[in-house]
Amino acid sequence: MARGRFIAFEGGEGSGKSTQARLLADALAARGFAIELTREPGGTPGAEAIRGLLLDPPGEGWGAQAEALLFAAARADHVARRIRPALDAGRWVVCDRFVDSSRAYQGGAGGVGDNAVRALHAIGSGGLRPDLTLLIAIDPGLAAERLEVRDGGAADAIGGRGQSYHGKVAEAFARFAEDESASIVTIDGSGSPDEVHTRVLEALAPLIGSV
Ligand code: T5A
Repeated sequence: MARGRFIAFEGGEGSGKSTQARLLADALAARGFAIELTREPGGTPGAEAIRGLLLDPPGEGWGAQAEALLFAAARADHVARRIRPALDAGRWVVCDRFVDSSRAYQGGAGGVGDNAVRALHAIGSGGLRPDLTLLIAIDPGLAAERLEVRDGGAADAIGGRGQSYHGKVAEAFARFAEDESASIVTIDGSGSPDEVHTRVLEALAPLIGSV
């Protein structure tokens, strides 16, 4: 059986990743592909439990290294128990965030460093990379407006960090897309969900055939 394909969505909070992941999963299912739609942190019972610890941490919260290790642990479980089995069974995996989030947030903005995050990923998840990563890029003001409408100003422990932290996250994502352009494609996230979805399908055309 042919191995499935692995597609990841990346970007800042409110850029529209979850919306686009759902639209893509539906579009691929309509074309007859078997789909596994999942997210990080999370995707398995263990990783969802770690998600709770990360986004609503006990006590004074996690230091940068502990946070990076927890993301790597959640991902290791997700990869071993859900992503690899799905790919081996010929299913296409559509994942809302993956290791490039750890590289941008913990590695870049958190100061842990790209090499350290990659090393954790090598240990935890065998260095698995998506076949294609779609980086949804939007103006931070537009993302903030969307989140205000949805969440009314409430944010989790990581989303609520300051502008300087999120600016470094955005810079790191942009650098990865520039340096790794064969596997990370930037998608303009402005416009309606359907307009963005059309751009996503265009970017995926080499993998799925005509759009
Ligand atoms: N994190 C995660 C790390 O630090 N390291 C890691 O390794 C990983 C995996 C996850 C947090 O963890 C951090 C990053 C995050 O801070 P989360 O709650 O899963 O927390 O946060 P996000 O992944 O950022 O999810 P969000 O829901 O906040 O953002 P999305 O998924 O980008 O946006 P989405 O699709 O939910 O849309 C937001 C709102 O905008 C609307 C939607 O309906 C929704 O209300 N919308 C649009 N409105 C108009 N036009 C469009 N085109 C729209 N698209 C969506």
